[in-house]
Amino acid sequence: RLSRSLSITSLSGLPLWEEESLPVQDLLLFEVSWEVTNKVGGIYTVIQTKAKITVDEWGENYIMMGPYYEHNFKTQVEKCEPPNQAIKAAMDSLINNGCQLTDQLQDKPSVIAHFHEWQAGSGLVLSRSRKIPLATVFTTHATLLGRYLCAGNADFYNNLDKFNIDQEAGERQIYHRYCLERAAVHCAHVFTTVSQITAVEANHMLHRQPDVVTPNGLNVRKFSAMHEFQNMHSMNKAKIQEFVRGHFYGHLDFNLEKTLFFFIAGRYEFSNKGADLFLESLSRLNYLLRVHKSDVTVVVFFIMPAKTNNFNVESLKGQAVRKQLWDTAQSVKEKFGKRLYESLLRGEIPDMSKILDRDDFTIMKRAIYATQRHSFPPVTTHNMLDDSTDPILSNIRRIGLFNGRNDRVKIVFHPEFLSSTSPLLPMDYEEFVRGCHLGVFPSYYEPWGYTPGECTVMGIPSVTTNLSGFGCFMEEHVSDPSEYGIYIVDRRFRSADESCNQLTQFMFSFCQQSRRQRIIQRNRTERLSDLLDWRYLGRFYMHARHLALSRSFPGKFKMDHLNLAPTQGFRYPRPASVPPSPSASLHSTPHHSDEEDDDTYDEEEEAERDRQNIKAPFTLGAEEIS
Ligand code: G6P
Ligand code: 1S3
Repeated sequence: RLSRSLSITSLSGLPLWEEESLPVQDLLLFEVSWEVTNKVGGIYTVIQTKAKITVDEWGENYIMMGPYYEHNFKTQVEKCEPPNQAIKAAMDSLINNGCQLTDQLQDKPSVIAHFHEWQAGSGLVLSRSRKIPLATVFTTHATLLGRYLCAGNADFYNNLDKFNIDQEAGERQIYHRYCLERAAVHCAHVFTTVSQITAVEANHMLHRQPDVVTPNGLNVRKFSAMHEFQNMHSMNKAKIQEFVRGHFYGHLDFNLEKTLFFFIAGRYEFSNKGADLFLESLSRLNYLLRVHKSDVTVVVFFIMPAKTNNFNVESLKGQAVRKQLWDTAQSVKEKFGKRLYESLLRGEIPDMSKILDRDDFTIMKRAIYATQRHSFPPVTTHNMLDDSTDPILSNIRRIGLFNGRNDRVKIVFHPEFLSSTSPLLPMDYEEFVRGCHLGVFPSYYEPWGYTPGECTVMGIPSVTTNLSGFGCFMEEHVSDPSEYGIYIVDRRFRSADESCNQLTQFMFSFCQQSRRQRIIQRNRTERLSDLLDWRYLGRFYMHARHLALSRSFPGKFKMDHLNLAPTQGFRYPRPASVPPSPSASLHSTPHHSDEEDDDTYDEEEEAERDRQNIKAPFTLGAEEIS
């Protein structure tokens, strides 16, 4: 393999480095994490999605290490022979001697070892204390203490410099883990975290300023036809509509064509992930839609895994009733068609009122009778083990959103991750997101937050906050995020009540958009996906590795030119057709048109104009990395 030349354009103020050669054939890169092939949360996504660009750069010299779980091993990887002698020797040594370290690495390729989170931190601390010649990188995706303090309702961001961190860790009984995290952070040649906001947090909670911020990317899938992702929205929305037909049987007095699907998804950390703020805002949205006599209905899905005892009977019954109605309709349709056909063959137009007989009517009446119910459609799809204390259910009881007929906001709490084999909602997560209209993630504690990013690359608008790494990244790099369908709730400088009103307002204006406006907005959202592609964001990881090499093997690797003046941060311009001020608003912008069909707007043209605007900052890095 030839060494490669990189000329990198900075996205967010990182220094440029040019024509830097990294002789990857003389190096080995190890990446160590508890979430390698082991899905616990977002770190799994980082490692899994980043693998492609890392392999493109490092080939067989890139090795990941994670815990051995037989099921994961069988389903996610393929067994192979060690790719080279150094690794074979290391593996033999591990196998023969437990985890004892030998001088395997003397005079062998230089090694970069990248550790993620405190679970993998012991490897870093030991390798440094045993003076093993490695270039080490430590990435934290959240600080232990930050997560605990926020979940405990501390006024975290206003008191960052005031916490007695040792004492707080002790009181929360995480002192041992916190010490391990802190030791790894301080032993690493290079310390990184996933966002600017977590960098500030780490400085206070771990007493080291991260050297590099490594934002999380995704593998962006581009379709050859621009509208392909719109078609996918339509197809998957139809599947969600089908579920809703079953779940709300007997209460389907709302128009599914005027029904919007919102959702929140992720680890069930009630206040950290902003489910508290979301529920309160939904209650206000319900009120607004009712007083404005809106004909829009919003069905909101909460996809957060909790302890359950399987699906509940009422939810399963709903899908069975729907299926039965479908079967009835099919059999009556068949009979009707046959009789119509016979009659046409005879050269007669049949008397429509007589084409169905008494039996047909009886079957249909029975089917309709089965749709009668004397209770509201359930707010949860499963039997919850902690029903009375569950925070989502407790808050639903408090705000009274019970899926009543008059409610314009309906709730479906699905306390399990989605699966395409579910008897209830047979869709995987990606299909589900594509079929929804808006993802709502009003997190209080969110070092990065993959969920809104995933929405973006699928062209689905989302709500995030200025306390999440993703929200801050978008605020920094997009001139007018809301025009692109990224709504950022201010949870930093406003009171909880004000943030709640802002979120309500975002959702209420979203409900007032016409279909045409939603389509235009989805096109714009999807256009931002380049920003989140590992092909661009992977460079921050490269930078961290280069820096670690230059610090641990200064004689061999130099990065003197890092002291160059910082480059300008990149900003994605406003969409080409959005006027600079609201007073100059045109009929064609999503926020100002109320027609379903708007012939004055040309999406392709707008997309092309945006592409022209962003050409310069993007092509340079992309072409040379790939
Ligand atoms: C996509 C499809 C359109 C469909 C629309 C529905 O854009 O290509 O054919 O009309 O989705 O959008 P909506 O926001 O109402 O779900
Ligand atoms: C963490 O996972 P979480 O959902 O517990 O790491 C993710 C990957 O870096 C990050 O996106 C998320 O914000 C963190 O919180």
